[in-house]
Amino acid sequence: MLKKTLSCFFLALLMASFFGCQGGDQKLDEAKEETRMDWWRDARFGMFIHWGLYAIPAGEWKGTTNHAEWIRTTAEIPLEEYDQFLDDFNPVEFDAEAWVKMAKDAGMKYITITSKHHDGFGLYDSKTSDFDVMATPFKRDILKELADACEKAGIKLCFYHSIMDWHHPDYLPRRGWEKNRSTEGAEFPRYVDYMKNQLKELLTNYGEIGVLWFDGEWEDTWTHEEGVELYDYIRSLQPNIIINNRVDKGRQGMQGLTAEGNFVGDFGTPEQEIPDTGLPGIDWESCMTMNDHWGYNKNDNNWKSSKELIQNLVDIASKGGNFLLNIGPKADGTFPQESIERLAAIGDWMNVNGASIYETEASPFEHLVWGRVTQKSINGGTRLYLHVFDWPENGELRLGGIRNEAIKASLLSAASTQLTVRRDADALVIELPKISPNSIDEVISLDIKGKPEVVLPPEIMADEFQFSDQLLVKLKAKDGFDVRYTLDGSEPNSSSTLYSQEGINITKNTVLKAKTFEGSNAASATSSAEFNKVSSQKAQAVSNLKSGINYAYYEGDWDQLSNFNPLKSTKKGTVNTFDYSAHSRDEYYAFSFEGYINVPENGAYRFYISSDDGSQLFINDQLVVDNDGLHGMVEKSGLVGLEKGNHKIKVTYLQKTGGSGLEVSWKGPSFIKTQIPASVLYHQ
Ligand code: H79
Repeated sequence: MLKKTLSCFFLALLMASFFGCQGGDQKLDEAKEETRMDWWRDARFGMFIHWGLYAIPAGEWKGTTNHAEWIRTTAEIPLEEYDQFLDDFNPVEFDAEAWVKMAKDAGMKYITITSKHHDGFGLYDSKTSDFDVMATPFKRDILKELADACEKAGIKLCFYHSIMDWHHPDYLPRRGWEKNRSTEGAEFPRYVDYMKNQLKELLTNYGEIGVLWFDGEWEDTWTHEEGVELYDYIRSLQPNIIINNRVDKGRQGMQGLTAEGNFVGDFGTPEQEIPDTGLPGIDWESCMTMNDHWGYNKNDNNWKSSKELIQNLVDIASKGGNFLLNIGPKADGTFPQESIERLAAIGDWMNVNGASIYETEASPFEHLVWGRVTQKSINGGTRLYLHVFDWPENGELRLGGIRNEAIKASLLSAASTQLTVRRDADALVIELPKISPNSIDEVISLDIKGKPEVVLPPEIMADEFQFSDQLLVKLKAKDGFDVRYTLDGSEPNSSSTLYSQEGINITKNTVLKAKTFEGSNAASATSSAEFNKVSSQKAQAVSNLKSGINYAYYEGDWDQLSNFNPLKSTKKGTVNTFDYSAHSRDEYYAFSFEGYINVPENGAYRFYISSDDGSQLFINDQLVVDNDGLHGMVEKSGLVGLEKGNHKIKVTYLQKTGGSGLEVSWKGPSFIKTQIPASVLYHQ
């Protein structure tokens, strides 16, 4: 991550000057680093392409339809059977120039295509492998054709290359279900050499590559040291290339950002999600599908609307990130019609509004109710792009908490129409046409003098938004300003209650509104939050409880606990806490824990389960935490009001394949989050 590289650089510089060695060279490198990222930061929008042999089954296998690029593993297809797709891969409709044109017309500046996905199949002519496009009837180097088309169109070509490889004999580990693929003689270092040779081909024969986008780095065979070495190796072949954080081991789950520590990688990779706020000083790119699969799935009709996709792009740009939007081409070489239509709609919007996306920076505002903001420096000031998702009914757009003087405002779609801007207390108010010219996102271009000076609304700090007896809420505003608030939903004014450091005690359903003041003048927009009182469940009248909880252990193959209906448990017993070590095999099993939890006082309790794979938690037979499904270690939580005394608790947990884990925690009115201790767990 850039921030870390920078601090490492300062440390290196410090040490270099201390020891009298070449700090100057270091500095030169760092200056290069800044320019290396420039095109990518300016671009904001790229196309992801997931294409390979998996396009042939198109997500369907023996009656199951929820597969895509993972099909070899999710449908457990033996290697020899999967290899037969080679004979059927003949995308005669493939037209590299047509693909590149669709990306360019949509306003995308780069294309990131799977040179190799987890299945190990190469979309290009690899001398190091027989499992590539040259082994198919098509026999055309798809990446070469794309490289030429991209070069002509001025689009940057980038490669997605999987570290995990389910095909290469030296890659380890094997999938848990692969009973007939021996690991005898397999040597992981030889696989790493193979992958490096492939990458050398990709970085030698296809011109200048924009980004190398690694994935499949999470298995234990891939190490931090190998990640660092690979990063350096790639940069030695193309010094200006940009490399994502999945080359190393620092990625934090699907949220994709790099953990604290000395990890390499130039940008974070949130997958199918957008961070809540911008991340100052950190480069990131959210990748997302248009429906629910990356590779082509002919049965998946869950398409996001063009509106949602455009607003995602804007949301991401307003937080300083890039958007990598996926296409899963069909086996004949064409894009799905639904994708073509959405690209065209995005292109129509970008044609008019592209200036509000490219070369912009993150918003100086947070959480605006009507939309998003991006910004750009102009001569003598700043151009703010106000992206209006929800057009104000009274025709007035209020930009709260801004201290700068306005120069002028207009619709980006009609630069000649000047809009009236006036100051109203903390806000600049822009008079808009009665009806929005564009219901997806009409952009207002507002020029202001100087750099934006924004007083953010007070931050509302509460442990929870639901409570059972009472809740302490604190407010935080810019130093030197007052905060005034109301508890009845009305707009705070200069005579509203002045906030004091002790906080606000909330005892009933409340809408809290808070605003920053400078003397009697409003200085920020208003923040608001709703707090709800939850009723508490009565304790259960049970006696003769004994320490520990009961468990039942099951064996079988489930994807979901919600439809988990095991025939019989293979083992039963009592354990102190949610301890699942009694499993007799490492995969394909489930647990159910049942007992009572002793709650120390009346109040709202939050329960958390972190598990790999799925889990659910029930209190008094009511589902409180739903962490169901197949996934890596993921935490979910839920809140419930409980009276002092004993309550029924049940936790179910399922492990299909790969890693496992289960942790159950809680947080109460007078204690912080902790793992549920054995001292409060009982059974009858
Ligand atoms: O190429 C597409 C998918 O095939 C691929 N990434 C996108 C861009 C993908 N691979 N795996 N997954 C998606 C889901 C895998 C999730 C997990 Fe993990 C891997 C769960 C546990 C290991 C990531 C790392 C989340 C937690 C740790």
